[in-house]
Amino acid sequence: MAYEQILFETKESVAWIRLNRPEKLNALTHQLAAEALDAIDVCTKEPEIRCLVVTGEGRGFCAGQDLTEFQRDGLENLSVAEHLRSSYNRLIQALVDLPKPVVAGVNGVAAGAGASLAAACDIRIASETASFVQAFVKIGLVPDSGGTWLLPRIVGFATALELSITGRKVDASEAHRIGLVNGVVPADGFAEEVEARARSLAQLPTRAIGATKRIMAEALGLSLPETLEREAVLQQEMAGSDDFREGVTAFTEKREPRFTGR
Ligand code: T3D
Repeated sequence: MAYEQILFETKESVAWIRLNRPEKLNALTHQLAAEALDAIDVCTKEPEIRCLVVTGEGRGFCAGQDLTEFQRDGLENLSVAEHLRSSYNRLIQALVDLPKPVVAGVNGVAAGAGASLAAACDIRIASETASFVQAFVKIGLVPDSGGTWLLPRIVGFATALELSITGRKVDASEAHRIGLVNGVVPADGFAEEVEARARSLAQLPTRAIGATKRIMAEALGLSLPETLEREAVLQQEMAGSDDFREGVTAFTEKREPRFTGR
């Protein structure tokens, strides 16, 4: 697929999806979501890719749904549900399901579905210039693109509800304090820092990371006995991996492991 609204490249086992509509703070369109989905599919299938970074070009991360598309399509006849089902819902699910670590490099404002997009990533690293706005309420909508599921799991129910019903903007330092981001990095050198962190994630046992993502998401809806059984099944799978053998061998040989993601 030819990409027009994202940039997609792979460098040293790390794939980068750069949302590329900087003049609109990378507001989402149907096309952008389709391109990002296609790129995520490449990340799923390509074994050499062992980490994905999602970030934005220009001064924004992602300003949510492009509101001029709403205007263009006529506010009276919008099929919002169908659009979500065929587009952003699939994008969010694909990020959550990707069996590899996903880093959001939140370089600027993340608003509406753009904030949900960041929330769907496994690790969020914010530039000190980043901010988060649950912008939905400001235009009379409910949070979507997984926002009502993801945000309370990240910051807790009370904070998620407060941010969602007020639409209050959260700056990078508050985002860090409430656990919405894992770290804040100076704007100067932000891309380099994100790259360094992504590269080290790409050196880890990728299969175990994919399985950890899966079981931790599942466990939120399971009982303890069900979870213990799932852990036993997944652990058996991991025990058959090259990375498990390498991890144990490296430990006994008192050296750093060289994981391959297999
Ligand atoms: O079917 C469905 O898809 C339903 C799904 C809905 C999901 C949603 O995401 S709903 C929420 C949609 N997003 C918003 O409501 C956010 C709207 N934007 C803003 O509130 C502000 O732009 C920001 C808080 C994000 C940033 O403010 P600021 O002051 O830093 O920048 P700005 O000047 O407002 O924006 C810069 C440009 O980007 C500007 O264009 P211009 O005037 O220079 O030509 C602005 O219009 C444009 N822009 C920003 N956000 C959007 C946008 N253009 C289209 N859609 C946007 N969402």
